Parts: sequence; C-alpha cells; structure tokens
Amino acid sequence: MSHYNFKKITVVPTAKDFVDIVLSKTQRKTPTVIHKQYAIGRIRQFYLRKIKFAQQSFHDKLTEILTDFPKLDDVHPFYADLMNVLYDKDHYKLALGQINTARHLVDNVAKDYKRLLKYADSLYRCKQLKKAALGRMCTIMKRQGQSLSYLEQVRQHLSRLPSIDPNTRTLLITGFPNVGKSSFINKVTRADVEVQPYAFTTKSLFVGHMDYRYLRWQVVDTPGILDHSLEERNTIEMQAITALAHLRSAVLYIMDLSEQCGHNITQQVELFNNIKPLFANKPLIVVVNKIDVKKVDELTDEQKELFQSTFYDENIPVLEMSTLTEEGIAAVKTQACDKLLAQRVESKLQGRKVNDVINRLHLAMPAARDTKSRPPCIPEKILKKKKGNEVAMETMETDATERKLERDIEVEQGDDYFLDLKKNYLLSNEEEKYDVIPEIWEGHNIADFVDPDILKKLDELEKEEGLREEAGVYEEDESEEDEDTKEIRKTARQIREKKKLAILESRINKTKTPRLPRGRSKGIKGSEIIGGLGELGLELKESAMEHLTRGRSKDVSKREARKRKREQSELDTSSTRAASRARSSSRPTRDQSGLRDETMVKKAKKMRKSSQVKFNRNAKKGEGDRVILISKPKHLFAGKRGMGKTDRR
Ligand SMILES: Nc1nc2c(ncn2[C@@H]2O[C@H](COP(=O)(O)OP(=O)(O)OP(=O)(O)O)[C@@H](O)[C@H]2O)c(=O)[nH]1
Ligand SMILES: [Mg+2]
Repeated sequence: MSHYNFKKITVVPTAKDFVDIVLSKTQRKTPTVIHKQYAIGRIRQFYLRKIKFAQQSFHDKLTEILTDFPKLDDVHPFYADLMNVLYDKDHYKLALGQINTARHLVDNVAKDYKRLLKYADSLYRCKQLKKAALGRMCTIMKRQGQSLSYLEQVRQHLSRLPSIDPNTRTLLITGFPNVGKSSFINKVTRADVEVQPYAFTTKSLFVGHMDYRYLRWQVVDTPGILDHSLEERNTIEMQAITALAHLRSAVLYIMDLSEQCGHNITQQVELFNNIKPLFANKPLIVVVNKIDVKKVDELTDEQKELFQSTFYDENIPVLEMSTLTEEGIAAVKTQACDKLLAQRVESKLQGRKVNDVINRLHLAMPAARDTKSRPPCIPEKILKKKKGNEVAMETMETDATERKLERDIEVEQGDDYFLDLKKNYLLSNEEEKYDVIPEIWEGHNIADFVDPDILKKLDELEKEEGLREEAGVYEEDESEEDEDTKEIRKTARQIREKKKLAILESRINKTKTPRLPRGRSKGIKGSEIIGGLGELGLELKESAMEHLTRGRSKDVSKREARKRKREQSELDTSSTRAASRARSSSRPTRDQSGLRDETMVKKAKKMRKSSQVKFNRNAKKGEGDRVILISKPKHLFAGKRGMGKTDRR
C-alpha cells in the first residue's frame, strides 16, 4: 500500500463549531459549583482550571490539525506538486501558518489571564477574568474561520485523491483528450473510470492495479493534455503534467489516428514532441488506439514519414491496439511492463545497494572434470527390478485367486476358528514366531520380577496351612472364659442395645413433638433443702438459709416497702383519692388543649373547617399535600404557560 494515505485526517470544524466544541467541553469537564464564601484560593483555583482547560483544548485541537495535514516539504515531490497544483502551495502554507499563530495567541492569552487571576480578590472578579480569557480565545478562533473552512475543503479533496505510490512499478497513460486512455485502464485493471465521447471526461488522476509476472502494477490514468505552453495549462492538465514529471514509470503515449478525438495526427505528434522532455529516462511506448477505425498502414505517405522521423528513427516502439475489439491490448501491457522491469533492474544494478545483494548470492556452476560424457542412465539392477515388478504385477491376479482369506478360514472352521495373527510374522527364524513376547512396563521386563518358583512355594504354604488347621491351631477356646466375663459381656450387649433404642426413640420424638425452650432452672428452694435435711435428722431455721437465696433478700425489702406505701395511701381520705386519680388520667386531646372553654373549642373547630375548604376544592389534604395523582408532563402543571395554551390541561 502507498504510504500516502490522506484519508485519516480528522475533520476540521468551522470556527463556530470549534468554539462551541471547546466551550461545551470546558463546561462539561470542569467543576461547576462554587460559592463566594469559599476561600479565595479555592475560587481562584476553580477559575484557573477552567482557563487552563479551555486553552489546552484549543491547543490540542489546533495541534491535531497541524500534525494531520501533510507538510509539503515532507511528502514526496509528486504529492507536493500535486497539492500545489490543486490547492495552491502558498494558500495552503498560509492557512497552516495562521492556525499555528492562532495556537500561540491562545496560549499567550491563557498565560496572561492565569497571571491576572492571581490578583483577583473575589469570586466576581475571578469570574470576570475567566470570562474575558475564554472570550479572547474564542475571538482568536473566530478570526481563523477562513483558514479552517479552506483546510476542511482541502481535507475533503485530499481524502478523495487516489492513493498513488510514487515508488512502485507504474504505467502512466497520457495523450490528447478523448483518445481512449480511460478505455485502456478500464480494460487492463479493475478500475472503473468514466468513458465518454467528449474531451476532458477524466478531470483528475485515477489509479488501477493489475498483476503481471506475479508482481503488482499500478496503472495511472491522467486527464488529457492539449498542446500549448505550460503557463496556459489549466489545473486539470497540470495534474497530468505533475504525474509525468514525478512518477518513475513507463509512459504510454496514446494516439488516435482516426482523428475522432478532434485533433489531427500532426497535432498529436507535435504534442508528443513538446512534452518529450517529460519522458526522459522513462521507458516510452507510443500506442496507436482505435485501429478498428484506422491502422498505421492506412496512413498517407506524408504521415508515415512523420511517424518514421519522430518514432522509428528514435527507436520508440509504436504498438497498435483497439480497446473496442480488445486487439493488441495484451501486447501493449506486456511490452510496457517488460520495458519498465528491464529499466528498473538496470538502474538497480547501477546502484550501490546491488553489490551487497550480489555478494550474498552465489550460483555454483560445476566445472567438468574430464571430457567423458555421462548421460543420465538407469542402473541395470533397477531396470531388472522394474521388470520383475511388472511380472509380479501380472502374476498377482492369478495369485489372488489362490490365496485363502482369513474370513474363508473362519467360515470353514466355524466355532473352532481362532484368529492367529502370529502365523504371518516375517521373521528370519521361523521358529521364533510363537515365542512369548516379553511384557515391558516402565522400561523393565516384568518377567524379571516374577519368581519362577512362586507356584511351588504357594503349594507348600497351603499344605502347611492345611496341617495347622487340622491340628486345631485356630480353634477358639471359649471355655477359657469364666462365668463373670460372660455375664459382663451379656450386660454390656444389653446396655448397648438399650442405648441404641433410646437414641432412636429420642430421634423420633424430636421430630414429632413441639418443644418449648426450657427456661432457666429455678434451682432448689430453700424450704426443700430444709425439709430434706430435716428428714436426715438435721434441724435448720429458715433464716439460716438466707445466704442461699441472695437476691431475694433485697426483693423482700422492696416488696415490703411497696406494701407499706399501699397501706399508707389507703389511709388517705376519699376526696384526696379522687384528686390523685384525676391527676393520673391521660392528657386532654390535642384539639382541646390550650383552649379556654367549650365555646372556644367550637370556634376553633369552625375555623379549621373553613380553612380546609380551599384544599378540598383542589382535592388536597392540606398545605403539605404535594401529591400529583395523575402524572402529566411537567410543563402542563408547573411554571409559566404560553399564551392561550391552557386548554390542554
Ligand atoms: N472506435 C473506437 N472507439 C474507441 C476506442 N477506444 C475508445 N474509444 C472511444 O473514444 C471515446 C473516448 O474514450 P475515453 O476512454 O473516454 O478517452 P480518454 O482519453 O479517457 O478521454 P478524456 O478522459 O476526455 O481525456 C469514447 O467514446 C470511446 O468509446 C477504440 O478502440 N475504438
Ligand atoms: Mg478519460
């Protein structure tokens, strides 16, 4: 792919958009809440950040534009010239220069206001300074409107330029307008250039690609050129001239002998002579197109002479073709490519780099050791073997009928059949066919670890064991246990069984019965202890047990105090009792509290009711009721309404 791909340049916004983008970004990306009671340092910082952010955004965007657009000094001269022709070099440079200046100016404004902000002593002043700073930056940007819109146009045009690689193998098609240049590129590549029967159908460069000799070729179609001086050439023609001047390529000068293009042969030859300097050092082919209409042979003698003097005498090949009948197109293509390839190889051979490559290559050419000729031959042995093989191949068919298949044997023998794979083993010693194959496990022969006498030893052991059994060595002597142990064993068994049963039972009960948590055990009462001890013959007084019921002693005293109080109150008179009861009753209801008497209560009730009327009308509970039962879009129930639009509510 070409390195010159101008499609990736980012869009250049108009001045207004530019300002809008930056300001809204500043608004979005910086904090928005500030209060005047904040410390002045914080307020300054707040506005400083906004100025810095705006400046950085402007700076970044402008830098992006400056880096995205190609520098005329950096790109290939072909593109530099093409851009000069298309967009005017001075204008282009000026626009980029102005953008660069704008960037500096924005930076300076920001610097100045950052300094000023340090002396601002209130939120208001800070804000005014920020406003001024952003305003000035925006004004600077607004002044760049023209440059920006020009650069945007250039960007759009650049992105549509064909990506021509100036360094690759290229065929360049040139000639008068309407001679059939675009028809040719359409035939040899997959490009789809417009073909029309009038001049200047093609108004810019077009590129197509084709394959020849496993290489990728680039074919460039140019707009037609007229025969006049360089100064008179228009932008369209100048593109063709630029391509001719800068692309290292094979040139196909297309001619139209039928003169359908509107220019006679003499004019076409003259143009050729005029632009000849541009073909210097380039493989050149003159292609006569439209031979379906007129061929070179059909020229008049005068014209033939002209051809002779301009082309044949100069060793310039003249090929004939017709894009209509596709005659001669392939010949033109191959000859042009071959010529260019030969020239490129030649020029590379003259370069310095070639020596490095040649030094690395070595083509070995074996020298003959004597004069004896050694033609290629097949050794006799091989020939014999080949013959033998042929014979064998012939006899194979007869052998095949005699040979018995394993399946036939199986059918023959029925149940007695057993698959013997070993009988077909090809061994030098036939007897070894059925030998046991050693079993190897982790690199060891298992047989090495097997005791050959193991079976004999096992027999012996078994015999010995039999003898022991006979002798009654293993018979258990139960009589040895005495009566006691037997008894213990029995009870133990019983206990175990009972335990098991108990566990099972409790499990069943657990799942069946609802269980209440057992409270804290009350412990044993003092009286019980005394009673129990009395039975055992130890008389005790209750007072002696007080230390066992520690907490209770306090309780008793409290209870007694309470009792005393009650008794005291019972002693009071009946009137005082009534008063004390009134005091203990609940407070008056809220709607009566604070009101002097019955009439006042009534009045208050009335007032309350009348004040509620207004809310009832709006179906509200009271002034605190903000419930909106039917949700409507906000503009229908809140805020100012436009004129005459109330009927929607
Ligand atoms: N008879 C005949 N007509 C042809 C042949 N090749 C092209 N034409 C016609 O010539 C006319 C011009 O063809 P184009 O391919 O557009 O010519 P061009 O050189 O690209 O023209 P510009 O783009 O205007 O410079 C068209 O009407 C084609 O049909 C041919 O081999 N024989
Ligand atoms: Mg054309």
